[in-house]
Amino acid sequence: MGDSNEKKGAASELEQFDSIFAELVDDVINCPAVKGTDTTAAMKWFREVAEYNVPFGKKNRGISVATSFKELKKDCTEGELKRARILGWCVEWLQAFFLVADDIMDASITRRGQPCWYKKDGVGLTGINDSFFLESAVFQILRKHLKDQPYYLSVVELFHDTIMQTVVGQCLDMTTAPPEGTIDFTKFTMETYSAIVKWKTAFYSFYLPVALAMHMAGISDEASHSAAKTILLQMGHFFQVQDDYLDCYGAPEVIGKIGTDIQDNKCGWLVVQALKLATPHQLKVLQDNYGQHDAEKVERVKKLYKEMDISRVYADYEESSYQELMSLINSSCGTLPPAVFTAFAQKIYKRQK
Ligand code: DMA
Ligand code: MG
Ligand code: MG
Ligand code: MG
Repeated sequence: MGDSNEKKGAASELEQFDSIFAELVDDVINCPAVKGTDTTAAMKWFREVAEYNVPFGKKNRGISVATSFKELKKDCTEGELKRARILGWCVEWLQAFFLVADDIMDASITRRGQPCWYKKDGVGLTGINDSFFLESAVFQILRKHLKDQPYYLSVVELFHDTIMQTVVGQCLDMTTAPPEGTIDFTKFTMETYSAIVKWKTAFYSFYLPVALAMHMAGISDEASHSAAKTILLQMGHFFQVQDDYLDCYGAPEVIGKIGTDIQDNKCGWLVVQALKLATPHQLKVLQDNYGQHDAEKVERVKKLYKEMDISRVYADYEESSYQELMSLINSSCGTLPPAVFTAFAQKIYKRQK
């Protein structure tokens, strides 16, 4: 298949995917659990929460449910495809839930090219409750649309496990970053880093979408899920390394967000690499400047990364990890079609946002 055909195919999947969002918002706003005239003000608020926070991402995760399902079940029906897209949207609502809370925790400024939700006038810490709303919405959508499907329970349990896993990851991420002004690089190792990103990113961003498609296609055995997980967790690790790279080197107008990892004292990929390579003098520069909300100090850290050519280290890693990922797909996909994984990898490799 030619490139233009693939692009056309991808675009139309995105259009189909986008076309059902409004219906899902209506379902959540009208869900039976909170029906009544005395909830009108809250439901009006939540419609805005959903419309502001859910639909403006790249939607790679959501779309991957449908594209993976089509790979797993070549002769699928329109009804099945719609259900796959609904599950894809559930991943996007889940992601919105994590991001609204993540931006509060990381003191971020912008997200997807607009102010972070909590930064908007009249929102502030109400954003915490709004993130809980987005989480609850996932289960209302699942019940409304998938209650009678044989995979309903597996899918609900998978969402519950994924939330637990991501919450654990966010805890590792937050507790590894010492409070502002404290310097403690002793835990900033590759081992710590791998644990943080596996739990906070890889499960929900990579294993979840494919696992949902597998359950829909009737593939629920432990061996297949474990094979998929091995590949997808490695892909997720690679993706978060890119996210950390873009936090420092991405253009805000392209990535839609302003980086905060240096000032937030995060155990990110760049600082872990810098610590591995640093001379005693460079270590001192990091100790004096990392983890502080001070633009000059942030610039000093970026200058140090430049002196140390950390972006070269990244480019080498990106290349070698892609090769490793491709060989892992070949060796570990078992009875699953490799295209499920290679298609997902194509979407993220060398991404600019
Ligand atoms: C994101 O990590 C993880 C979750 C669960 C949202 P991050 O803070 O690096 O993400 P971002 O760079 O998008 O704020
Ligand atoms: Mg963040
Ligand atoms: Mg974060
Ligand atoms: Mg980040």
